Amino acid sequence: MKRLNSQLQHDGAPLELVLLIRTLLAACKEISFRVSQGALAGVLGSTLSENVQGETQKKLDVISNQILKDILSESGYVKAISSEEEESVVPCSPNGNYLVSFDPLDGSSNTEINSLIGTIFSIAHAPQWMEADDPSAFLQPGTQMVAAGYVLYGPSTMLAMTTGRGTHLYTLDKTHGGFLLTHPNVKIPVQTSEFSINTSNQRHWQEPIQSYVSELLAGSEGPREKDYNMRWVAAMVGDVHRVLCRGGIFMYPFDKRNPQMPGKLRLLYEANPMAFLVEQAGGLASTGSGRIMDVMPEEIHQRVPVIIGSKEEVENCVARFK
Ligand code: AFP
Repeated sequence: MKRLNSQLQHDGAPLELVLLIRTLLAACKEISFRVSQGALAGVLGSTLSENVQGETQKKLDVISNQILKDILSESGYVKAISSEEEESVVPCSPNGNYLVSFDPLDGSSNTEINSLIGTIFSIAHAPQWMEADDPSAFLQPGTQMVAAGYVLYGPSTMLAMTTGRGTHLYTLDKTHGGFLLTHPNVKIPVQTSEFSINTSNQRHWQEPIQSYVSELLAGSEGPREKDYNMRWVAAMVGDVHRVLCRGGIFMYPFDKRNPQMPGKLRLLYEANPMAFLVEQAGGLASTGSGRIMDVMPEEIHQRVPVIIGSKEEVENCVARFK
C-alpha cells in the first residue's frame, strides 16, 4: 500500500508542503493516542473555560489545540495559525511560508459518548508582506487553499486529504505509525438517498430548506419518488466522512434563531476544508447563495451556512434559494 509521502509527491506537492503536512500529522497522531486513552488518562469532560465562540471547552479541545500549536509553531514552516480555540491568530515563524487554520477537535461533545471526533485543517500560502500576527492574511477565499483535510479518530484513525489533485483517504497503521493510502481518488456518487441535518432545528429553517427536506421526508409517495434515510453524527467530520465514503448530503443551514449568525459552522477551519475535499471528490459545496470556496472571509471565526455533498442533491436544494 502506498504511503502518504509518495502520494503527495505523485500529486506534485512541493517538498516544504509535504514536510508541513507530515508535521501536522505528527500532532494528529499524538491527539489520536490521547483520545484513545479516554477516561484512563483523565482527559474526558469539560474545563471551566469558554472559547471565543462562547462554547464550553472540553479538556480534549484544549489538549488538542496545544499539541497542534506547539508542533506547528516550532516547525519553521508556518508563519501563523488560526484555531477555533484561539481568539486571535497565533504568530509562529516570521519566515514561515504557510498559514494553517484548524478545528483541533471537531465534535468534541462526542468524547463523552466515545463517538466520532476529528481534527479539520486547511493550509494556504502566507503572503510575503504579512506580519506574523496580522489576521488579515487569513482573509483569503477557500480557492486559495493549497491543501486541506481531516483526521478522523474513529474505530480506525483515518486521514482525508487533498492538495487539489483528488481526494484520498488514508488509514493510520498503528504498528509503524504511518498513514497508508487505502481509498485513492474517492468519488462521491452523483445521486444519493441519504441526508444529514439536525431536524430539531426545523422550526427555525428558511423556506428553501423546509421545502427541500419535506420532499425528502415524503419519500416514495412524494415528488422525489424514492425513500431517503437520515443520519446525524453531530460531528461534521463524521458526517462528511460518510458523504465521502458513500454519498449523501449534509446541511447546516442558516436558521432564524439568531439573524446575526449566518449558520453554525466556521468558514476557515470547517466549511472551507470540507468543501475542498468534497469538490475534489466530485461533489458540491454551497452556502445556498454561492460556492463556499468563493466566500471572502471578513474575520477568522466567520460562520457560513453549509450545504455539501452529492452533486444532484446539492443542486436540487440550492435551486430553491433563487
Ligand atoms: P463542536 O466542535 O463544538 O463539538 O461542534 C461540532 C459542530 O460544530 C459540527 O461538527 C456539527 O455538525 C455540529 O456542531 C453539531 O451541532 P448540533 O448537533 O448541536 O446541531
